[in-house]
Amino acid sequence: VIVVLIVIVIIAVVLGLTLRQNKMVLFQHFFICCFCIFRCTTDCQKVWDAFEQAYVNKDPCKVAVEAYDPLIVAAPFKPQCNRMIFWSKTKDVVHGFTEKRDCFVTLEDTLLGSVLDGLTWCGKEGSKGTFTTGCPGWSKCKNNPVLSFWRRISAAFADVACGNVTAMLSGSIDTPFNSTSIFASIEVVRFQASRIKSLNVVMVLQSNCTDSSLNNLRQSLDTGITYSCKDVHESRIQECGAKPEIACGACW
Ligand code: C8R
Repeated sequence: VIVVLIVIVIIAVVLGLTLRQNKMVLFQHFFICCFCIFRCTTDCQKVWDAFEQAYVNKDPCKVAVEAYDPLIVAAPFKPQCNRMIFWSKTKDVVHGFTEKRDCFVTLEDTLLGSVLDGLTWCGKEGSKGTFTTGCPGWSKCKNNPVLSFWRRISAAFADVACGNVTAMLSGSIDTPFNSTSIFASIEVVRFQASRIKSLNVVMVLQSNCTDSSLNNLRQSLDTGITYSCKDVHESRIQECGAKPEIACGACW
């Protein structure tokens, strides 16, 4: 029994060290596999190469938003009119709902968003590697590979928004429409009246459609896009998530 235990411990240690060394390779394989499963027709290696060139061999505090331009070309976003939902500080509520009902599409339901949601990555000057630990935190620098990625793909997602667009905002924070958020500073400013009919705000967590920050949202909108805001109680969102017989348009 002791010998078997020792062998198991040795195997575990060796395996652990190998996995650690190969973490970057695993990251690449995970990424490529996810892409292939998500969309069989995508040339996954091409997408990976476009992704990697954004941050590999670079100072992880000097990755510009534009570094991901080739990635957007390699994996472009498709417009999904009347179904696109944006959010700010309400990620869990939005996804709690979209996981249950097929009414709306978030950025995390797209190819790039789904594969990279929740992950951290960076490169290093003088290295060909992708690192998943030791990457700079957001407080250290703004031009880091992860934040630049979200900023770039949020812009690309907003660029293709069309029809009636929904945004879920939080009424429980001081400024539901915060000018420093990605939603305010990157997405809303790209909404074009030629493509978008209306922006319908769904205010959750607390009623707050009367908050003054929403005046800034109305003012930021391209002329021609109509605006509406509805305070929606969490119980209604849960009810709608649980009852497929309620039509998407009747949820709120
Ligand atoms: N969007 C932005 N950031 C996203 C994201 C996403 O879809 N998905 C993740 N995981 N993140 P916030 P915000 C990460 O402050 O700034 C799009 C990023 O690390 O609550 O207004 C989406 O389309 C990012 O820094 O909201 C949505 O409409 C934080 O979460 C807005 O932008 C941002 O979370 C949300 O961005």
